[in-house]
This record gives sequence, C-alpha cells and structure tokens, in this order.
Amino acid sequence: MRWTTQSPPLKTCLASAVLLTLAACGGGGGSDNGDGNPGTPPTVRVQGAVERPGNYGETELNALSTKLNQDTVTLADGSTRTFLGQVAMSVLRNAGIGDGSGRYVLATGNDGYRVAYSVGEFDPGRSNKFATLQYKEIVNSVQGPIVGAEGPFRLMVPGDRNAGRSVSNLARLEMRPVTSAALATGGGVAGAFTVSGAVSKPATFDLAALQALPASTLSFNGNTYTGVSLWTLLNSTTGLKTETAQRNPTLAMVAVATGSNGRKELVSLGEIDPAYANLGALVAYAINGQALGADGVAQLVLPYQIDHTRVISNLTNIEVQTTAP
Ligand SMILES: Nc1nc2c(c(=O)[nH]1)N[C@H]1C(S)=C(S)[C@@H](COP(=O)(O)O)O[C@H]1N2
Ligand SMILES: [Mo]
Repeated sequence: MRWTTQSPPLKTCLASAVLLTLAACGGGGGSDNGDGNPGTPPTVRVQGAVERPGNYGETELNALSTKLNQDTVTLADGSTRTFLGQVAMSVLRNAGIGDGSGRYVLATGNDGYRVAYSVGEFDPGRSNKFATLQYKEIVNSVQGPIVGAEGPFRLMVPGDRNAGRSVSNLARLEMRPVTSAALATGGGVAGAFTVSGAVSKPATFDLAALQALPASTLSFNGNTYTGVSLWTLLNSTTGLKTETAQRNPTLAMVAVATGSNGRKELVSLGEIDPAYANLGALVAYAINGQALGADGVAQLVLPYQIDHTRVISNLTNIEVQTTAP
C-alpha cells in the first residue's frame, strides 16, 4: 500500500462514516499522528529545496534500504531506548538534492522545536556522522513503532555532548538554500573580514584584531593552524542575537562564511557549540607559524571534514543568521 500525500478532509470523512467504517474512511488503520485523521498513517514531510517533496511513512522509509541504523540511547529521564532508522542523508537524497551543495538541513518538531545542520556535517561521506531518521523501536526484543512522545519519527545526531540536536516528534525535514548578503569582492588577498547579521556587535577583524583574541591551534591536512575558535569569536566577541521564543535558540542558527571569490560555506552553530557537537571550527591566521600569504589574513578551517572541502580562504565576511520557522 502506498500512502497518498493528502488525507481525506475530515468533513468528508465524518459524512462517509455514516455508511462506511471509520477505518475504511481513513484508508489506513495506522496510529494517530495528531492531524485529526485517526486513520492516516503518520508521515514526516521532506520539503524545501528538493526536487521531489514528499511524505515519508514507514512504507516509504522501509523502501530506502533494508539495513537500518540501530542506536541505543539514554534519554533525559534515564531510560535506555533502542531506535532504528534510515541514514537521514539518504532520505534527503531520495527526495533529490544532488550533492547537497549550496543547501543546509532544517529539522522541525511538531512542537516547533527547530535545529539546523550543515550538509558537510550531515553527509556520512564527508564527516563520519550518521544522522538517522529513526522510526522504529525495539521493546522486549520486538520491533515496532517508536513509543510515546519521542516518536513516531525522531532525528538522531550521534556523538554530541548533549541530546539537544536530536529532534523528537519530527514533523519536517527541509533543505534550504545557503544565502548571504556578502558578495564576491573580485578574489585575491583579503586583509580583513566582517561579522554581520544576528550578532550584538558587528565588527571587522584584521590580523591585529584576531591576534588580540584567545588563540587556539589545530592540526589539519598535516599542518598546524593557529587562529580563533569560530564559536568563541561569534559567541563571546560579537555576541549572538538569539530568538527569545525558541528553546535552545542557537541550535536553529547558522553562520555563512564568504571568501573574496564569493565562495560560501555554511556552519550550523550547533556543530561548533562546545555544549553540543563541539567540532572546533577555526578562523585561522597562521599555518605552521607563518602568515597565510595568498590565502589572506584569515581562513575558515573545519578540521573534521573527511573530504577537506570546507575551507574558505581569503575570508571577507561571516553572516550569522537565525532561520525562519
Ligand atoms: N521536538 C522536540 N525535540 C527535542 C526537544 C524539544 O523540546 N522538542 N528538546 C531537545 C532537548 S533540549 C533535549 S536535551 C532532548 C531531551 O530529550 P530526551 O528525553 O529524548 O533525551 O530532546 C531534544 N529534542
Ligand atoms: Mo536539552
């Protein structure tokens, strides 16, 4: 059976219930997904910058792969639960996103809880992360739907220090285009960059300004980079302007870095926040103790990237953004 994207209107449903059984009306017999149509099997919506937006329920998710990711997690209430699901990136790929470049991922719960992720982190081929769209649970050795408020769908991001980036009761998985007001400035060596957007103190950083901030180092590609942690720069130096109504508002925020040639790279704030993924992005100003030369005064380096592609040389701007619901 294939679920259609539209449930029958409730009015028609009640009218026909006079003649038909309620189960036949909904066409499903699945569990209640809270949409007022008790017969409609629950689905999660995949939408936005994808070629084929659609609703994914158990049938559609099962069809993607017979090998499910299994994760046993300890929830905030101390209970241990074993969930199963598909690699979230393969669900998005199935909806048509090419290599995902120029886009990012936004997950939204039925309660409006919202978390943004970069494709660079989300794509298992690029960062060793296997974010999973979970939709099954093992209880007493028996596999069934996810029980209770965690389900029927849950987006799980492994390896974080805090469960905040896992979205329970997932309603939507969306791709959004990466945008920024920063334009290309003709390429070439950039002597400074600005931090703009959703920050308290927008500022311009040249070499002296960067050197005045707490320094960190990291190894990447066999080199030692010195610079300022991107999280420290945004959170402590410029300060983040967060949405007051949102729970864990920084998890729904992103930073878009632009180079002098216009190249852009999006970083979700949750991936660099030490309380969550703590992945350690660096705004570097020296390599092996030397200035960056042709790479400009500052270069954004994300060392956890397997494919080493998330580097922005000749950094000209970092635009911090809140994401619209
Ligand atoms: N839909 C939704 N998912 C959510 C939240 C939320 O408020 N709504 N809170 C997050 C936070 S802050 C944490 S710590 C974990 C805690 O939930 P758990 O009991 O499932 O671990 O869920 C995360 N997922
Ligand atoms: Mo949390």
